[in-house]
Formats: sequence, structure tokens, C-alpha cells
Amino acid sequence: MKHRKNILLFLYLGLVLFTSCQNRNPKDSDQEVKSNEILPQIKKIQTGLHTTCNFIIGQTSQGPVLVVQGNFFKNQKKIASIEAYNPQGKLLWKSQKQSDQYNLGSGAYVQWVDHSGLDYPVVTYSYVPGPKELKGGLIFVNANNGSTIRELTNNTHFGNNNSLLFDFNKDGLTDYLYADLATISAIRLSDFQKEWTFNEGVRFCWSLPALFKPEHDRNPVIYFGSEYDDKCGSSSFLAVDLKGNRIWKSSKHVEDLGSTPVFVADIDGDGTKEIIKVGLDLEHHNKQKWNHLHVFSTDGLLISKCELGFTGIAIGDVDGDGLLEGVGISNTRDGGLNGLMEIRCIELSTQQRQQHDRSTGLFHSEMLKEVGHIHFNYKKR
Ligand SMILES: [Ca+2]
Ligand SMILES: [Ca+2]
Ligand SMILES: [Ca+2]
Repeated sequence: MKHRKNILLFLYLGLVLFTSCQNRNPKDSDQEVKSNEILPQIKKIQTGLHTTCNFIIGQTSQGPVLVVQGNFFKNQKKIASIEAYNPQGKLLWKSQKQSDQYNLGSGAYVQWVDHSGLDYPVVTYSYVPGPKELKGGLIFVNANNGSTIRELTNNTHFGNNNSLLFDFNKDGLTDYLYADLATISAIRLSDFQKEWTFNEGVRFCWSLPALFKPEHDRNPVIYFGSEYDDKCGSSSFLAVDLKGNRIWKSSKHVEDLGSTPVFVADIDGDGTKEIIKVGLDLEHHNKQKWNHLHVFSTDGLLISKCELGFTGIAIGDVDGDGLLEGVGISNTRDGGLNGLMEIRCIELSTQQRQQHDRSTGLFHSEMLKEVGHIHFNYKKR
């Protein structure tokens, strides 16, 4: 329920942003925003969806379009759906994938694709069948009118559409990197052919991958985490090149590395960027006190591993010392059995800590410095 409330909050903020962008008065920007001010609601759109899970805003020749993703219900059956609205809140079109026999739920993300070589922008969403023996899939929709252009079937039941949009084959057109639970594929959108598929038995889940060009590489690299898929039930972190070849794989991590976004930031302040992954002790999988932030070098060395207690992280220089901190809200489900209900701010910079142990590649958790925290009273509703 908490998860759903967060999603609805994000959806509301997105709607406010969407409508305020349309109605902005130039004089508004001169007004100072008062602290603690609650912004007035500008517009409210009543969608036809029951469980909204994500949204995206794009531009068509007719103007901006808000696409909301979620589930629709008919005869008590779940139907994976997206709905498109103009800035006035008028429903432009909707797209649905349904079955009369079983539930067909939405995957986690909706994507908008421009410059694909087609004559129109494209919206994509995935569906997940109720029966686990059935395969899910990905639907490509014309963003001008909602018509289905193509459907691709997963290799697996699950697929969250946690995709990357990039010109992988360097022909000047956007390609589509799609992950189902076991594979990632680069799809050429001009004819929907798969240029390559990475299939090494890795279990991908909700995680959003990162695409980043390391300093000494000619091309960007795809960084992805996996969830409890090694033989011993541990997780891995991978780097894959633009042709689908594994560059490196770091294995035997005890936490779930497949369920949070991959970030890129210069954690130690030396001018080169590192790859950052929040691990989860998913639903107390290992009964850990803390979950951890994992920091990898771009060539696969685990540089640092520090206690977090939170599973969503905002990264920035909070105290202005030029080094990065991480802020998050403690999560007593996947963040560990620490019992804390706090907004926590933690020093992420490895410069602030002792030289790490080269034999293990790890910093010890007691070296961490907590910059500050805000305790709050949490009431179950
Ligand atoms: Ca391309
Ligand atoms: Ca660095
Ligand atoms: Ca700082």
C-alpha cells in the first residue's frame, strides 16, 4: 500500500508539472517560492486506470502528450493498459492487452521513443500474464493514435520494460534495449529485428541499467545488476558492450543487485566516475541488519560497500564540501533489520574514509560517517 501511495504521489507531481508547463506565466518565474508552501492543484485528470504504476510525457506533432500506465479491470480480470492525454486532460487514445481467461498486468515502466526511423514517435509498455508458465511481452504503439505497431514475446514470464534507448548500431536512429527476466536484446525499430541478444542465464528484474562511456573506452558500456541468480543464490553485476558481449561480471554478492537503478557518479572525487548500485536484503532474504551501497570501478572492481538502511537514494553534494553524500528514507523491509524510521544522509565519498583493504576490496562499515539524520514518527494507516 505504501508503494502504491508513493506511485500516486509521483503521478500527481508529474501531472502538476505537465499542466504547469502548459500554463506557465513568464512572471511566475520571478516569484520566490515560499518554504513549506503547498502548491495549488492546477488540473486533475481522472484516468480510467485502477492501479497507475508509471507515466511519461512526450511530444507529438499535435503537441505534448501525457501517457499513463496501469491496469484496467473488466469482469474482474486485470488488463495491462496505457492511456494518453493532452494538456487539457482530454483522453486521446488508449491501448490495452487483455485475456478473457486470466489476468494480464502491466510491467513496471512505460517508454517514449523519438528518432526511431518511423514517421511517428513510439510508446512502449510490457505485460505480464497471471499464469507463470505463460510468457509476457512488449507492445510498441504509435504515439499519434495509439495503434499497435508490433508485439514482441518475452523469453520469460516477466518483463518490466526497464529499457535503454540508444543508437547501438550507429546508423543515426534510436534503437531499443529491452530486458525480460533472463535476456537483454537490442532491437532495431525500423524493422523490429533483434540485432543481438545477451543470454547468459542472468536474472534481471526491475533494475534500470546505465549506459556510460568510461574514460578510456571508445564506446559506452551497458551496466546491469542481477537478482539472486548465481548457483549459490547470490547476485552479480555486469558490463556488456554495444554488441551484446560481456565485458566483465562481478559475482557472489549476497544482496539483490537487480532491483534498483544503476547510477554513475564520481564517488571518490578523483575526477573519474564510478558505477553505483544499491543492494537490497529483499524481504529480509538474509536477515541482514543493513543493506549496502556497492561502488564498482568501470573495469569491475568492487571499490566500496557501505551500510545504507535505505533502498532509494538521492546523490549530491549536500554539505557543499565538493564530495558526494547519499540521502534516503530508511526502509525496514529491504533496507535491513535495523528498525530505523529516518531520513538518513550518509557520506558516500571514499576520500572521507581510510584506504580500503586491497585484499578484500572493501571498506569496513564502521569507517562510515553519518552526516546527519532526521527521525520521524511513522504511523501505520
Ligand atoms: Ca540505430
Ligand atoms: Ca572517481
Ligand atoms: Ca559533500
